[in-house]
Amino acid sequence: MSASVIDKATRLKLAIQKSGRLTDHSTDLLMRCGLKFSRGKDQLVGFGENMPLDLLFVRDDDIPDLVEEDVCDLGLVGLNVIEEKRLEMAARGHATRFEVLRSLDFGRCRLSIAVPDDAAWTGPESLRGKRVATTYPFLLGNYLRTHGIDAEVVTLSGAVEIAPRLGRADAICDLVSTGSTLIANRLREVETVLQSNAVLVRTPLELPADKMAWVERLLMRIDGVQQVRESKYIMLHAPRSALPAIRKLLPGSESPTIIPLEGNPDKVAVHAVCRENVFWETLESLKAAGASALLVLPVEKMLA
Ligand code: PRT
Ligand code: ZN
Repeated sequence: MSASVIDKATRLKLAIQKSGRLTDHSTDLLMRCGLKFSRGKDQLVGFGENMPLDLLFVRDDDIPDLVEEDVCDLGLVGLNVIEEKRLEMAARGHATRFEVLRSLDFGRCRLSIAVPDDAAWTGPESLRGKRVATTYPFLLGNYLRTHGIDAEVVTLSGAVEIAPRLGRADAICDLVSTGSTLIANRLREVETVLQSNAVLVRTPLELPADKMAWVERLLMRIDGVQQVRESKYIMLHAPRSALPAIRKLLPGSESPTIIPLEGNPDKVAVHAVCRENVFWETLESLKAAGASALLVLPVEKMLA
């Protein structure tokens, strides 16, 4: 094994999903943060070539334990997995101590209750005395307790959506993103138990100063990457008199740069970073307000 993996004192270790919905987004985020890495022969480790940071590719369910037990300093995983682990540990009388450092803009989904299309639903009380299938027994148990509902939690390891058709459950509690799996299985989403997305978590243990400095740098870069994803740089010409109306129309921009135009005292150039996507409708409104020569450019990097 390479020295970089063993060198636990100075190199950060970050656990990410080996193969699944979060894998490409996770590696893409890290590469946008400037990380170059090479995969080891076993494909389990990614060696950071330009940062003291190595990746461990594992099943997402293993990430909370790896971070909690300080095998890895950081982990990138769904909030659903983290919250389920937190409740599971609490049920065993242990408090989890990992800290969520950042909420990330991918892996969005919700843990929801769904019932067969033709089943009646008047609220959580409709679950009273019913069997609810899930792979998230602790989050579901917590939801039922919060609503004072006595229902049977049927814990499955997968294929939750077919449980009602097989007669194994009356309702399900599962992750939903587009909702098409529910529709295909003639189920109806009725309640959200948890909104989720990927999060970056860290070990509860104090990190040495040089490692912590790299965590801080990584966080700053992640913030930069997340900020620019939707950001656009917009340039336009406008009559001075139209400036108040135009500033109102620029989505999510703070203070635009106003530049006088040579030989045209009544007109200015406006440059602004818009922290929201700029849609055609916005451009049309800007034009109607008097703007011309409109140009919208993607933003590559940003550091506040
Ligand atoms: O092998 P490993 O254990 O690592 O992976 P896994 O199979 O447990 O997880 P994976 O890759 O399916 O999901 C990883 C994480 O992605 C989850 O923990 C969530 O945080 C997030 N995520 C986002 C989702 C979904 N969206 C999602 N739609 N995870 C699962 N689904 C499944 C859901 O369970 C259901 O079967 O997709 C189906 C519903 O999708 P829609 O689009 O039809 O609603
Ligand atoms: Zn998993």
